[in-house]
Amino acid sequence: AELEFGLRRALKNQEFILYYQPQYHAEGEMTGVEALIRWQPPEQPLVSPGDFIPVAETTGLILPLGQWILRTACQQLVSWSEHPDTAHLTIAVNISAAQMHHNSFVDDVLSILQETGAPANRLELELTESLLIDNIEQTIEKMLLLKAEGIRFSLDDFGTGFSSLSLLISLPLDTLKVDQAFVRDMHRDARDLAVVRTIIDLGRSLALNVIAEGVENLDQRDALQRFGCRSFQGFLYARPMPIDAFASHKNTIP
Ligand code: G
Ligand code: G
Ligand code: MN
Ligand code: NA
Repeated sequence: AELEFGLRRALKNQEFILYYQPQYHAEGEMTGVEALIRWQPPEQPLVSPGDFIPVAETTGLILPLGQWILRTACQQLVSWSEHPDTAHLTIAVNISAAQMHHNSFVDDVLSILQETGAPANRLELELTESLLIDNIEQTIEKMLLLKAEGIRFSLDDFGTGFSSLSLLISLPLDTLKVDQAFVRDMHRDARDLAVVRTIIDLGRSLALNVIAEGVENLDQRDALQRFGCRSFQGFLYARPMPIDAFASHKNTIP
């Protein structure tokens, strides 16, 4: 309850910040970022989303918070589109189940796009497998409405849920994100390595982009690349960072 009060105040007082973690293509260029929210309470350390997103979800605060996240990301896209160096960058935004399943989700996204003037084709929405368990038909309908505007969809943390392959092929997805736990353990456990290869092959067979998350070292990146993965995100490249750090972030490719 104390956390709920803090979150309400935080929304009112604009205590949230978006961090951005770059994503890279195999050829080395930055293609976009994932937006990752942080909470900066006055005079206190940053709070990570794992500690407050669950509370925001159970209290319904995820709805206004989710709108703030989308609006902020869209404003950033507009600002990037004004400079040739950044005009191509995409932003991926994590979407909670409670947000996606809300009646007004499609209308909310469309009004934020209209209000900000953001290019829809550079906005990507990240869904998780667990979000897709309920109301699948409705969810697909919403995805199709948003895709008609140019928005792209990725399946986050792929491989950690229990969704079936028949569900996977029924979804209008653009990208599969290989969960970072598999990448972390791929050189420690042959089973994780097998899962990583299988996800990359599956994505390629289904003509989806595949991005590996949590890439921390060159051994992982080189193996992923050998398996056919073309996009990477992780500490090897860059940590999530606030926008001013992003602006001065040198495009140094490992
Ligand atoms: O950035 P970090 O590793 O601390 O994120 C922890 C978790 O919080 C991740 O599962 C991530 O998907 C989730 N998360 C981060 N930012 C957002 C956000 O803007 N919205 C939602 N719904 N989840 C987020
Ligand atoms: O659930 P989701 O995939 O959205 O979570 C993304 C989270 O993973 C981010 O909060 C980010 O801080 C974290 N992350 C990103 N890259 C790495 C990495 O290379 N190693 C580890 N351990 N965590 C990472
Ligand atoms: Mn994510
Ligand atoms: Na993920």
